[in-house]
Amino acid sequence: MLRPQNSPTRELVNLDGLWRFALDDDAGPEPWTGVLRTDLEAPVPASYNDVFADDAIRDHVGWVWYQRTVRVPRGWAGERVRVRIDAATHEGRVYVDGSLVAEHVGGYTPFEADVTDLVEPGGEFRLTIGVNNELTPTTIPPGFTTTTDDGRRKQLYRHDFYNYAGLARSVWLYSVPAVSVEDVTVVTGLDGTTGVVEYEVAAGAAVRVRLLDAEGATVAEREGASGELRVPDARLWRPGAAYLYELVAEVVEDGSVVDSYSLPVGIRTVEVRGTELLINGEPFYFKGFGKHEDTAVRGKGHDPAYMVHDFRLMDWCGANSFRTSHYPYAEEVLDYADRHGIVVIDETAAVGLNLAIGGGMRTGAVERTFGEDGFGKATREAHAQAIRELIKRDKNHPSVVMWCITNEPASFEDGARDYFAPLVDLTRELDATRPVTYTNLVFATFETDTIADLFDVICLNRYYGWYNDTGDLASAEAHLEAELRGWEARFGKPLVMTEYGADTLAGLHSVNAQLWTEDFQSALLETYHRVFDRVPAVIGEQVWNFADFQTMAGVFRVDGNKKGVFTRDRRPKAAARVLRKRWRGED
Ligand code: BDP
Repeated sequence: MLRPQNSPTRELVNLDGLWRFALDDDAGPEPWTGVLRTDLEAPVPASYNDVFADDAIRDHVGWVWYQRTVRVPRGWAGERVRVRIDAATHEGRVYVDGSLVAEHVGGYTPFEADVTDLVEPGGEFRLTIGVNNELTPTTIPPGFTTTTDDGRRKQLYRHDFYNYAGLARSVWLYSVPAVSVEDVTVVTGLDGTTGVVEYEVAAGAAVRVRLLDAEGATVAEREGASGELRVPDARLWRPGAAYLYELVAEVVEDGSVVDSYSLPVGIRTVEVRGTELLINGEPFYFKGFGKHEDTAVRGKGHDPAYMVHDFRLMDWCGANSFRTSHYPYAEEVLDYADRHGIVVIDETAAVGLNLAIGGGMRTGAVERTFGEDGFGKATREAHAQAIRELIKRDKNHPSVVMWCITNEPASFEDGARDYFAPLVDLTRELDATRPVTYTNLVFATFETDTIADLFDVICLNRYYGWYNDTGDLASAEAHLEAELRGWEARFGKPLVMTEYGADTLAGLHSVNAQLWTEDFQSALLETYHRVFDRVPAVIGEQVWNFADFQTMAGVFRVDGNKKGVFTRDRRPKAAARVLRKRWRGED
């Protein structure tokens, strides 16, 4: 799905700012039919939960309403007009004046509506967006709702991050010509030193494409909706040294260009061979973090200042990669990664498909996760849709080197293989060029896991020294090594440690590395690093987590998860310097 953009034939209006806002109960029936009567104004983009200092809003379950007035630029006569919502978490309904124009389920991927017939160039319309935060057994991520004795509805879920909701990313109004570029797909390859860009453009008329280098010089061009562009002596997109070409796709009618769309293109290859992952034929070692979109007040609201700061802090540590745990991130984040050569493991929001885990706490209880009593066909269809939408949105990003289709499912249980095999097939059908992975939870060992062989790379989340062998790093070291060697021997596939870490209270120290101290977090990371360096199949380490983040309330969480190497306001704990030393060789 193409991101809206300004181009010689397209215009884009950003609709961010303060919108009228009300909870469903306060909004009156059919709130889209008139002006929303409310004193509340909600910032967009931002999750609404922490903005208002009101428990009724923070803990609300169900619909909320956002509304604003929008003016259509008067020069848009004859153009198609679309509204695009970058994310409505988890379900969105969009109304233009009294008419429903779009509905979408899935909180972290965009959707849009063509509103041409309902609006007038130069005129105004009322844009109302309903957003529902409810998670059910058939949403991705799943969750469920209970009712308290006094009649309040409560949201429960098995993932360890707060269920922030609302319009956390931008909303846009944009114009496209009547005949336009509807989609572009590029796949890049290498033939010796020649870069090969296979492209496919979906458009209603004749297409021509040009590939420009970073200076704007045309290096290849061609006519036709699909084909191959060849770039002799291509400059490659490399981790840490991004180079981007620009593909300009033009739709031509009666000899004139009626639409033009540009896409950054990084020429690079990704391939798994034996226990290695190769980028441009060279083994790549992941150094970085599992992250969250999470900051104070904004919740999951996209914020360019935090985004740039986070990237700079990752760079300060020497990180070359991160995982979009546990959902697709704002597209601005991937664009930045494309421009700066940061490698991304791109994950769906399929987290919590595991009835043996309570939020933030391991119960280990064996329940039946998959099948009609747990997560069955309907969940799998929602999961398939989440994969389709992720790939549709992110397929052209050179930074994305791997799809992660789920986090910590109950892959040791009966039913897991039947559930996942079709989803792995679907992912490969949609994109034959990128490896597919999942992150494995410790309950599914190399002996009991039933799905690892379906994937190209095995990602492991491990908490030896924390949840297991608590505080005992000598045992943790031995158990971790034995386990990694077991995975290596049984599967012979690359292993990435996508989570390892310890909850750490910034400022707490002790000479003997007690739990929760900065000293313990540093010692735990160093323990893991020694092991990684001894096991050849390990091709990466991503610490859990980049920064402290908010979770649902629980006895295992003190104002959220404290496994950050940085605090929630991005101050380094001692472990940040351990990483900087290891990854950058600098103090
Ligand atoms: C893993 C989850 C992650 C949690 C982490 C933890 O993938 O979301 O935050 O454990 O417990 O199981 O800190």
